[in-house]
Amino acid sequence: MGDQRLGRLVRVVALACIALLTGCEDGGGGGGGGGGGPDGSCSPSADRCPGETICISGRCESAFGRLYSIVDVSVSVPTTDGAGDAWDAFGGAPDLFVTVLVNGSIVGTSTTRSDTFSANFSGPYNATLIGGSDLVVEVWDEDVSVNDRIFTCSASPISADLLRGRSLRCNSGGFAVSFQIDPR
Ligand SMILES: [Ca+2]
Ligand SMILES: [Ca+2]
Repeated sequence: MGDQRLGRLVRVVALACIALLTGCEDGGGGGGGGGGGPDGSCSPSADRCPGETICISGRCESAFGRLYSIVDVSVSVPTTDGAGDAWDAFGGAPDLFVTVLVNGSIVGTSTTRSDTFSANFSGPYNATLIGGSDLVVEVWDEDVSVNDRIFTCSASPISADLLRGRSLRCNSGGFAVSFQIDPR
């Protein structure tokens, strides 16, 4: 089951090639039928709901056509950009903020944390997800003139399996972003 989980790579779009991994255990192999509990109940922390469903209040409910909250967006970036240059003039650290997009439209933008290589944005950033929705979190460096997009973490499309994991993570070459995503 561990191998299965490691193999659960999802197609990802990124400036600097980012791998998106689920942080979740799935039921493995799709057995289990209902929620997996002895009385048909389910657990959000070990969500084995089948198909396009997710465990909400002890029941497997439709995962799509539903509002989700993205919280605890944790970001870290290398000390230099892809070209080996400082993010800001005179060796300055970047001024980080994130945007959340669904199907290319911004649904949330964080405040900016100045002069730092890592930051946490508590959110919540709310997004209604339907089947086939593309969910993207972009990490930006706010600049005086034109902001620089540092990297992109993308689930294209977001799957019920990813949503059941409640957390997503992109990680590559010193760039990292992770966040929780919970059904409302
Ligand atoms: Ca900059
Ligand atoms: Ca700066």
